[in-house]
Amino acid sequence: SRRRFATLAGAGAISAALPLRYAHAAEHTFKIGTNVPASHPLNVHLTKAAEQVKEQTNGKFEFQLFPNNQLGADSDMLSQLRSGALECFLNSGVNVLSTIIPAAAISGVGFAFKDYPALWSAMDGKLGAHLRQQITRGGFVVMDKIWDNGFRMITNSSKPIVQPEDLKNMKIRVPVSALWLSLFKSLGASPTGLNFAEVYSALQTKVVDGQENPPAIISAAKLFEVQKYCSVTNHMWDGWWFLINRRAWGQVPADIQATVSRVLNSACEAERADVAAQNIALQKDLAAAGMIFNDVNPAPFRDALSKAGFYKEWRGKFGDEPWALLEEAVGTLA
Ligand code: X2X
Repeated sequence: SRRRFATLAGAGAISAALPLRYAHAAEHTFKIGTNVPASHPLNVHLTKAAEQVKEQTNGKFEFQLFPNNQLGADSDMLSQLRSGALECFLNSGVNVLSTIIPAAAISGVGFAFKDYPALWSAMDGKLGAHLRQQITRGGFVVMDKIWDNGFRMITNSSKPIVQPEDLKNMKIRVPVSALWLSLFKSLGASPTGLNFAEVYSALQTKVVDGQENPPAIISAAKLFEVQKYCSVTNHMWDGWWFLINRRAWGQVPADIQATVSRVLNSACEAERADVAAQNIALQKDLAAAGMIFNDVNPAPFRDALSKAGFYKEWRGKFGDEPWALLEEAVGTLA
């Protein structure tokens, strides 16, 4: 605006600190909220993407990243995204997003994906397209590629989890999600739904005994300070969809939308590579920091879920067609 221009022109000290390459203020400024610390690869690659977008749009489009629940916990960020107070939020269809779009949670079914090749072919293929359709119908814009969080492992402060019986009555934190609660109830545990923002203190004050997340998060959020054991259950995979408020996105010209999408989707590929590498490499670092790791045979856990009726129940909830799409990607789940 003219007024802003006049102010800057009269304030030499301030204008000297502005990036000189962009003669004008950004026309579109989108805030991004995430729930993990700045050091996590999610935020590292979002930061790089933000720089690239600014450069490639000649300063017209700017992202401002707010990591680590700075804007509020997941539930708050989801409300802000819906109202438009927040333009972008990273969340999976299995996490708080599932509280308003239950059908988007199907990728979180226990012990569905056996490895990364199976996972990416599904999430970049038909299953992912189905999930994005659910999210779009729920009123959001969603980028094509889902950012990797990882295969999840159970940590706790009292003992290694080797078989399902070890989870009996264990107070364990899970994200705020019906599917997640059901998974751990079916395994005999006593789960509580909490936003990630509350996890460290809930573990520290022993409101819960355990939680489940991949090594990149256990490390970035320093959960190893308040957890002793890490059991490599790989009981489910999770990632983050890049969600955008529909009205805000609609105000961005098509050519800029195309640049933003292209940059984000390629940054996401780089993030996936980093996360997968960290989730292996960090196990050694976490062990050096005092965590005790144990391998887990998933078969008895899957049997326990079957016996508890978990697969039958969720097949009924999601419906035969989406379930068939999941089974097409991962094999029979019963
Ligand atoms: O809340 C969690 O545990 C986290 C950070 O892994 C997710 O966003 C699912």
